Amino acid sequence: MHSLLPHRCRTKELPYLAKAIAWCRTGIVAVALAGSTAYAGPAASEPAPGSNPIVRDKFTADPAPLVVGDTLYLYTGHDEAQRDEMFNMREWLVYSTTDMKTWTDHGPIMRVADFKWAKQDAWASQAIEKNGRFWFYAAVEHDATHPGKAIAVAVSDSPTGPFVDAKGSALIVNEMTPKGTHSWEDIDPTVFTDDDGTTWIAWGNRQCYIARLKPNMIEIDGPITEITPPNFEEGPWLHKRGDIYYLTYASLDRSKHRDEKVSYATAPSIQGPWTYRGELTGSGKYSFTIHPGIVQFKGRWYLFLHNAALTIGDQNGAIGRRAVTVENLEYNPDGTMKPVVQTDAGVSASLAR
Ligand code: FUB
Repeated sequence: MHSLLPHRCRTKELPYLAKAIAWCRTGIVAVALAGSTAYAGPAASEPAPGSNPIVRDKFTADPAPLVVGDTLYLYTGHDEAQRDEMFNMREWLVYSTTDMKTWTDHGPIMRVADFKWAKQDAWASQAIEKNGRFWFYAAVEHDATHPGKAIAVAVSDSPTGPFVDAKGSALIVNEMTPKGTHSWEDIDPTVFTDDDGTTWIAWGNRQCYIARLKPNMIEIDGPITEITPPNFEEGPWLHKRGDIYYLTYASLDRSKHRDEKVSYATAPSIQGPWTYRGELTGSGKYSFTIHPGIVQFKGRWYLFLHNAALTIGDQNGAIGRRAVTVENLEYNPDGTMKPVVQTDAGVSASLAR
């Protein structure tokens, strides 16, 4: 089944099953009717397991996958923009799967208000496991004591939270990147632990930066280095496969395109030098933004993205009403990534094989 039960619907009792299902179906949800003799398989209109978008009862954005044991956790922002509002993002959500077909909604793991020094904007995030704890890095708008955006860090003993502010202040503020041209350049953290155990953080909008984290995970260690690749817009994602390091990001060639695509660079070391490898995807359907998140899970590689093609009730997709998707990611023998075409079928076809 393609099932994604909203958090509030996940109850073992469900005494009024039919009513609950009707209520849970805000546009999507195929529910496994365990024990029901009436159920004869998915209706023709129901999407196949693994189809896009993954979440259909909420607008979600900025996907960040994390594998823990046999489970893939997916952290997202929650898009709640109304009418023509650009963004309205107040909390982060987490979903999990063990098979890439059935997703469990764990509800919000944190709200931007949980960072007392932050004003608004639960923007892009990524969680990472280190020394048995889960560290959550996220972009937010700082209060008036620092201009523009900042990067927060929170911690939990579980991938599904609750997460708490780990520092009581921002990890990265605007003044730490003085070369930047605008107040929202310090967004979209990506975190990566290298083979020597050092964890690195990269982030940025228009400018892309990288720095080491101290073992305590809540302080920058040493210099901040600019590594901006061609057409870099935002949403960097660091990963490694074999001996190759990848920096994948939302790119925008403003002279040619209106909407972001995904591009990437590779390097022989986390410290570069980075070589531009071109575009990995086109734009997300109806979406100005796109946001890559890459992970290997149970032997396959996946590229998470978002588009704005989901409609919920009378609300169409929009810049601030996006939907997270996932596609298979494949590599060429030389380590370059094969271009990814965004589909409605998502990973459903390959999972069926
Ligand atoms: O979701 C808010 C912002 O839009 C993110 O931080 C960017 O990556 C873009 O997706």
